[in-house]
Amino acid sequence: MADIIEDTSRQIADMTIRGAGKIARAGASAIGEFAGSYRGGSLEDFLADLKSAADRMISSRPTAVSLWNGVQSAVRGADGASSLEEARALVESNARRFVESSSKAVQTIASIGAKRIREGDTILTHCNSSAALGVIKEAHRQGKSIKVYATESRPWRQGILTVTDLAESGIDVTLVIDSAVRSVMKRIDKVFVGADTITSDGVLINKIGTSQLALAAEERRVPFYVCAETYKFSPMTIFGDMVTIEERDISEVVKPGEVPDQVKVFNPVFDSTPGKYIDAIITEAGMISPGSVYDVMVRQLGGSVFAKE
Ligand code: RI2
Repeated sequence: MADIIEDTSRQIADMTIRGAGKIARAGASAIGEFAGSYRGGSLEDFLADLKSAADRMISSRPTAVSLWNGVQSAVRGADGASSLEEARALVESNARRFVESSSKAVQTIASIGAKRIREGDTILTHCNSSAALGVIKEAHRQGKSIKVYATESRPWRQGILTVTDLAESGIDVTLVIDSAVRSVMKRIDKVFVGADTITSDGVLINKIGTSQLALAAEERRVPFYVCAETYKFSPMTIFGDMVTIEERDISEVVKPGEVPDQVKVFNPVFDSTPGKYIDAIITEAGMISPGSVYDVMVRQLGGSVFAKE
């Protein structure tokens, strides 16, 4: 397997590259680079190697469908090319287009989402979502005076990245441990989180603990917004496929020898939040209700969504 594919998949798997949007862009770019530097013989060889590269990339993290969508966008149409050169050029330009459009989507979400934030709002966010942080930072950039509470997000503590980013942007930010969520909800006006995957019926799959934010928000009638580019919508869920919830190594939770050997440690890194707890999903195509995900998906993908093998 080409170095670019091996290196990028490893960095995605070990979370050197993380965040659903970033892994999608990294995966698509790696496939584009692979195509650009391909020095094989025939078109058939290229298509077979491209398929292996795409499979390897997609398998590096199982939950975020953004990675699948990014890689699929990069390889789309290659099998219809009439020469090796045409196929390589197509994959390279597909990858470039995906990276550009996905970055643009994050900016569009920021400007749409910022409209939901009012002067004086206190916001709660979870983990480290560039889409959610884009919204919060855009509201601040527009001059709205806001406060943010950010969860630590054990075990990886992505909350440290979040509070650092917000503090460096000049935003009043407070770090809380994950179990403080229900307790701080009385201070919160709105919740903004990101997404790893959204199913066709509007279920959010996001960092473990998201569903407890949603429950606590529901209890206090605090609006709960999900910031998600539409490539986080999962076409497979239309057909009833379940989203695989990634479980990571126990070393992320306990140090060696910290607990007796017979203790089992369960480390799921995502959870699901039913659409009934979500007030709106902010996408680059506009703000939609969880119940509209299917329609948006079908509109965007057209007939191709039903071409699943
Ligand atoms: P953006 C992250 O997953 C978090 O769950 C975050 O909410 C989500 O990706 C979306 O992030 P991880 O890679 O695409 O930290 O909004 O496991 O940046």
